[in-house]
Amino acid sequence: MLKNDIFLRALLKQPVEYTPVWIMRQAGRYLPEYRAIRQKAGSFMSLCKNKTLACEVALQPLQRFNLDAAILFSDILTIPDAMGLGLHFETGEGPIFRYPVRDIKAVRSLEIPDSEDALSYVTDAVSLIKKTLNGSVPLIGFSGSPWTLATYMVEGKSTKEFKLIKGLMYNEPETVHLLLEKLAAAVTDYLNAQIRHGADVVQIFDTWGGILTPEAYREFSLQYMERIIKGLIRQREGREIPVILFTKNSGLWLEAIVKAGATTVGLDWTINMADARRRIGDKVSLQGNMDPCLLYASPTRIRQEVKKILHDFSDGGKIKTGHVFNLGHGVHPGVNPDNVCAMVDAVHEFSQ
Ligand code: 1CP
Repeated sequence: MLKNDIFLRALLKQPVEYTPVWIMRQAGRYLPEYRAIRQKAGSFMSLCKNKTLACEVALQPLQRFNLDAAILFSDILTIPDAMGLGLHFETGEGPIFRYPVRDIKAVRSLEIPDSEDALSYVTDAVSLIKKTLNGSVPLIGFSGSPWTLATYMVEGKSTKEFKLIKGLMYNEPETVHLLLEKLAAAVTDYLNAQIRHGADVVQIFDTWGGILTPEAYREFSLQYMERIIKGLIRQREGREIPVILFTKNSGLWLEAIVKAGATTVGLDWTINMADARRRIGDKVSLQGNMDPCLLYASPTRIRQEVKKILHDFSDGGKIKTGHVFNLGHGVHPGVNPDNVCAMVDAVHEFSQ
């Protein structure tokens, strides 16, 4: 039994006493206690692969803030790593793949990993976090979208231009489709394994779907997320497993996104919450969407913005279910944790 299931109720549009809140990237570099464990682990991947440390880090933000959900501590790039691309993280540079995938031959030779085997360090972390939470709040499992994973696998690292992946998409769409098909199968298996091991909700991070044209977004990103959602376990022990779909920069395409079948649509800060609610709020619940840079402002300014977003989702000031408060993207490493605390407390205070 969950002691606090308000997050699940809001996702499912059941009655709530207040608006629940969690934060994308809530465990991470902005927390000094995270940086200490990260240093102890040596590298980011050894932290992810050590279930005791991964569990400790996942619980850190819950010890500091009054959050309504925990998220698995891992990364979206675990799947390409399990496919043999040789992932490592250079300090201050982000992810690097030793063996990027850039032609049909490389794509054909990729094997879909068995999550219970090659990714058992992730499912072990899920089990341990779930057990340690002891029913206090729900646990979110997650994966990257096939398109977002493909951008890293083809580019071999983070990019601002997307030169290689977009070049390949326009020149050899069949190569990219084969890659996306394999990734969709891998992600479905991976999320189902997380659900079997205790994840109460899953979120698909489509961080880079919003760099596509509207047509390419449907063909190369949304279509595969829809396929994944159809293949997910949606019930466990008599409880529904909600699915959150977050595409950054997708405000123009909300009506199309709804058709993928997710329970909840995650919004970034480039769309107004009242507009989003009016457009799709009768079909799905919404998550978001404070600009992460507001956490660089004062607690007074942060409280003002929280109030505005809550008001935008409400019925003329009366709080409604169907909204989970979050940032519009992950919390930045340079943010002061006290400001995060001000945001979380303001959400609870203003939505009672
Ligand atoms: O050195 C370090 O400590 C590494 C920093 C770090 C952390 C804390 C990375 C490297 N990943 C993570 C954890 C992580 N990543 C989580 C769990 C933590 C939590 O949410 O509490 C999650 C959900 C992710 C998801 C993730 N990783 C995304 C999708 C969400 C998003 O922010 O857009 C993406 C794109 C990644 C790739 C990645 N991993 C790490 C970095 C620095 C990056 C981004 C690189 C880039 O900007 O292209």
